[in-house]
Amino acid sequence: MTETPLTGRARADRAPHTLSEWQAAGGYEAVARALKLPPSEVLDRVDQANLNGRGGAGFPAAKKWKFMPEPGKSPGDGPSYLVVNGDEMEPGAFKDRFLLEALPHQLVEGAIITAYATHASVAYVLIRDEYRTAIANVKRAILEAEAAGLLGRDILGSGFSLTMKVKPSAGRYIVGEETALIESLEGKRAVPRKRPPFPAQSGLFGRPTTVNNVETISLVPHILEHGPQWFRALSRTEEGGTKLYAVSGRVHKPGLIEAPMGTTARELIERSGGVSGNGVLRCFQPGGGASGFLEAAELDIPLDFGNCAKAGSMFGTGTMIVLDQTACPIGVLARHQRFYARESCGWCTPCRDGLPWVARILDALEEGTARPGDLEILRMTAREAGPRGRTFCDLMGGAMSPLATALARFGDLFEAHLDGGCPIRRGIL
Ligand code: L3W
Repeated sequence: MTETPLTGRARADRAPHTLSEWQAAGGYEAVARALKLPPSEVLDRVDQANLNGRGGAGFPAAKKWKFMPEPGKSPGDGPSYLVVNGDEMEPGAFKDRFLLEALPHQLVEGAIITAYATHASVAYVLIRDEYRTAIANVKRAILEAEAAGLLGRDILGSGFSLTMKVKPSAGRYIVGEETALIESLEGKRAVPRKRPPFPAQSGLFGRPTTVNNVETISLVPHILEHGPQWFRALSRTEEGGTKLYAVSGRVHKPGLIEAPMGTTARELIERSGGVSGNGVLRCFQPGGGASGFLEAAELDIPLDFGNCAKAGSMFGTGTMIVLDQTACPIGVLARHQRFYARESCGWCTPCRDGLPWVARILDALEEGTARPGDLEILRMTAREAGPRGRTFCDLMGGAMSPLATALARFGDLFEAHLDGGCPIRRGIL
């Protein structure tokens, strides 16, 4: 059995399959199988598979699906919705782009099965606007599936109907936050909503809505095809399946690697050709720009959501950023905080005003114009604005996690920046 179910069928040049090619390789068999089962049985299989959401939070997919009401059991009229979140914009993340571009039929299959299990009759795929090839490829796959009776009314004679549409995103990082995404799909400015109510209770147009990441949805057909036990056994930890890791930064061969959940950073870096620059690891962020810094002592942690949280970081999107000894974590942090400051929707004061402040201080540290009291401002901001619940969404909290870990782990380096700017850039350290 393949160890790369998610990407195993992909072509080297990323060209998507036509429907007939996909079906010849066993595509849509999982859909046929799922539609013969009651929706509750499909949900149970995903539950038994221990599939955690791959968009950043690692929330158990089946647990989220169980919040969706049965048909006729939600107040008011209208459909339930599925939204596939392809608004990939986290610094360091480029995994969903590959799945959308190279394997669009896999995504359509996953969306059909997920919509069936969650009683949704309309599915939107929201894709980052710059991902033009991805948008075109998913649109084409939907048209092909419609023409073959795999989407639309009474799919494969099962009585289940699903309409599927692609929406290009409004082009901001915050659109990927699930409630801002819903606002955006409703044609409004992408500002996060307060939760509860969660989307499953009141989502798109006030109707029950499931929002899942592209990678999560793309894994679903494999659970139905091979069974939950097989899926769990792919992983080295309790969290089921494989993960599409990405490795970028100071490695010789940056790129995507599908490997068991629980693969270590050491293995991923080795498979990426090893540390580049001066060849000596300084630190890494295991889950993209919003994840806390880890160091060489943590290279052998089996990477999954639980283990990264235990280590004081976050698995996030599973997209690792590697820094060697000649790369300054404060410089990396400064660039990322500028990104988060720019991408704040401006709704919550700590995020709107705090992030530009943090970014300015980090820039000043790099340039050598920071004052000693600035470090205390950074510490205070990370402490006060980092915990969940201080803002409507987790943009601020996510941005504070790498700041807090950098302050804790690289305190001497921060102090050294007070004396004339970045000592690594000046060749002193
Ligand atoms: C119903 C309840 N539903 C929770 C649902 C909730 C959501 C999911 C997880 O943040 C993270 C963030 C970013 N009834 C429920 C319920 N749910 N309780 O479960 O919720 P939550 O709050 O744990 O997470 P979230 O709001 O989805 C996402 C981090 O991901 N992140 C993401 C960036 C990714 C990109 C990208 O480019 N792909 O931007 C960064 O690492 O910081 O911590 O669906 O509704 N009682």
